[in-house]
Amino acid sequence: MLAALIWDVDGTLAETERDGHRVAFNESFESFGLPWRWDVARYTELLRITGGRERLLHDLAMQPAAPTDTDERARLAAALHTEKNRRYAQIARRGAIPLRPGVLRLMREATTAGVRLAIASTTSRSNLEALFELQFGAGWREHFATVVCGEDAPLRKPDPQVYRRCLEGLDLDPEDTLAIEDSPNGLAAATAAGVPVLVTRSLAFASHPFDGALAVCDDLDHPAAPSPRLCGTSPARVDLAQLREWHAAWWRQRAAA
Ligand code: XBP
Ligand code: MG
Repeated sequence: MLAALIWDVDGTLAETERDGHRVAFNESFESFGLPWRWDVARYTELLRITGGRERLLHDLAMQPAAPTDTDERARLAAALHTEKNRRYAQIARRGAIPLRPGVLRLMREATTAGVRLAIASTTSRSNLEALFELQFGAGWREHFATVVCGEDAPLRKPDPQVYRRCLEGLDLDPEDTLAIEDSPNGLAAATAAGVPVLVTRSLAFASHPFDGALAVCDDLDHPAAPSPRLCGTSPARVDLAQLREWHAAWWRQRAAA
């Protein structure tokens, strides 16, 4: 039975990558006097690497102006990442990163129905706090049964660690939960932990096929296409009743296989 919705943050709750992290990285490069900037196309490629510091290290290895010494590069990446997170928090706090359509509605539906909310994100806790304080208010923490961030799960998605820790926090089996994700790495991480996934495509992954998802939508206020293995049509928007139906059918099918 569906007992919890596990939400990813970046790309799923809001377009934090394009409008938040990318902008904050570019501001940080500028403030450090570094000559390069990430445009949307380059940042979209870099999103294959999960984790801001890891993404930065990957790119620094290809930047001619970056230090050639590995330790020096790691120190630069750490300093840039700290500055990026400081600037990201400022961007989030001034409301420049709104929630995606349908997020608040589905969260409220779930809470009213006694389905718990949880977070499984690879982002730094400070980023999450800045975004959540503005979007959900000062008492945001009480709305979520468990919140797992980058600091709690150092192995980045597609590794399932963040989902496993989240399931431990919820004290639930994967069968009782459903993940909401926007990216191929997120889908892979949840799937590897045994959690079925609704994909709400973010801009960076707008044309990705997302095979293996329970259902895929462009946002929660639009219809979702269920997995070809689940029969049925989709309502005009993603609601809890529909998710419950698909979730039950998903596990019925596996039990019968
Ligand atoms: C999110 C990430 C994060 C953010 C930036 O992935 O990869 O790294 O880009 O946050 P997901 P940090 O949505 O799959 O969890 O800079 O704090 O890592
Ligand atoms: Mg994401």
